[in-house]
Amino acid sequence: MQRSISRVVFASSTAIALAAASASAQYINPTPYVGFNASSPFASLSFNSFFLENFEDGQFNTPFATPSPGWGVPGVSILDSVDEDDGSINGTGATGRSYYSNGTQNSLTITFSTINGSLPTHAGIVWTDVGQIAGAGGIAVGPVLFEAFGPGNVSLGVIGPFNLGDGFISGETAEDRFFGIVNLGGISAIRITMPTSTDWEIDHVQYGVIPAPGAATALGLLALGAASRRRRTTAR
Ligand SMILES: [Ca+2]
Ligand SMILES: [Ca+2]
Ligand SMILES: [Ca+2]
Ligand SMILES: [Ca+2]
Repeated sequence: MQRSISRVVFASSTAIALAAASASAQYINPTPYVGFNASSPFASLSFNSFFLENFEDGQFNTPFATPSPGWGVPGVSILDSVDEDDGSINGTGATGRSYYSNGTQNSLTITFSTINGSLPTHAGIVWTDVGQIAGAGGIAVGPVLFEAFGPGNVSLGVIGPFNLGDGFISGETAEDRFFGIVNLGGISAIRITMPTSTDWEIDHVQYGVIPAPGAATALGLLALGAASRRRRTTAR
């Protein structure tokens, strides 16, 4: 009896913590993406700090973000970048660069540290390709899940699975999809997962801070249009 009571108390306090952490969280379901200004729902917002990693310099090296181990930027033969990174939005990303699961990873977790004292309030990532799918011998189409975490690494929930991919593995870009999260309480990490593949790519990791009171408006992802200036750092 005592044990069951304490279990109930534990469950309800966990539920309260989850509700508090996710009260302001808003996921952005996958949307087509060909370039930052053309496609990112964050492009029109006014951030205090903002970073975009496009992998064109061959490294994941924007500050305040640490990827989980095992991923890398391929040399030349396995590339599926966001369309704009080769200098032209033309339906191919085959001569840009991307971040690859290396045949070993079915998820990528990016952990954020504080930027001038605040965790990011906005974070996004672009899924760009999948090759081999485990099991049925399928290729180039598979399920993708996205999860974000608030302060203390409390999950803000999972969206998906979304069945992504165009059936091709040659840098085509019509299949590319942005996933995002807005959480005014802060984002400690994001995770993208393909449960049935270790042969897939992402690009355009993007994150930044909009402090209150601007953040309250930004939650709707609209408004804020021409307002103040935006500082953006791009690693190239
Ligand atoms: Ca292109
Ligand atoms: Ca790229
Ligand atoms: Ca692609
Ligand atoms: Ca593809």
